[in-house]
Amino acid sequence: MRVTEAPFFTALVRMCDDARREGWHECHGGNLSCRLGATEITAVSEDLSRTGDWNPIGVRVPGLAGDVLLITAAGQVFRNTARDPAKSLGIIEVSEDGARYRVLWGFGGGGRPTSELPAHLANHEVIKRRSGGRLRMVYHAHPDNLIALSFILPLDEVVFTRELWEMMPECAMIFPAGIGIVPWMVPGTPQIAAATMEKIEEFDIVLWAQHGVFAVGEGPDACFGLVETAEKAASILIRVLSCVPAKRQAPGAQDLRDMAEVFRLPLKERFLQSRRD
Ligand code: 2HA
Ligand code: ZN
Repeated sequence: MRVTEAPFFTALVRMCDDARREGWHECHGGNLSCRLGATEITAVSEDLSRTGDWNPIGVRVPGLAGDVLLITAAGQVFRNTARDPAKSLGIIEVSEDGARYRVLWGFGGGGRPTSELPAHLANHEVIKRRSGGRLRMVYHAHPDNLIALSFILPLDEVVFTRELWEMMPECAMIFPAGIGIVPWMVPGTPQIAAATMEKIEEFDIVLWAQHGVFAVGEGPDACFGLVETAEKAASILIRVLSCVPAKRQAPGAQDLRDMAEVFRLPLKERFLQSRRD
């Protein structure tokens, strides 16, 4: 099968297109990657070339030795993904020592993987271990309202998590572990990769202050849905704060505990404590 016909590929192209329509991917902002399963790789093996040069990743990811990932290209314009998928995306293989990668397919016209490659691979290594292989997708986007909140709220995971959970019940269901926060850092560096890795041990979604979000999930639907839910909650909070200086009412800690019991959500008590209660 050709890569462009494979279901894992068309699903990712659709996600790129949906996400840029949401306004989360101005110009070439944001990037995503998916670790492929053995069956997916076999299905497209006729279309993969294993003769490319090995390049340094910038971080060491021995936990991904031999793994194959579909990933967005550096400088790719999200608007063009659906029109020119073989230029916008590529498939890479990680070397046996986990320090290098080579291109097996795509990045047409001499392109290369996203500038956030170190952050993507470092975080794939964490989620592969922490989920026993179930989590295969890493997604970085620039959603307006979450970014705006990082200028307004204190950069405190308890405050952010609680504010978003209060906005609608869906939030605690979709990110019961809460939201992690990484302070502003230079994008594309091993330092932002390392800071994010620490947070991805605990959270499925991490806010990069004044920059965007980093989310992980089983696949495109889970990752997109996670960012969509957090961003919707942030947009409601921005509307509320635009109308009144403080909320008149909101669900309390006990309301969230009651919901956690009904839906068996592993909400952490530290996110339920606040001066309001
Ligand atoms: O341009 O979003 O963080 C891609 C990015 C870098
Ligand atoms: Zn970014």
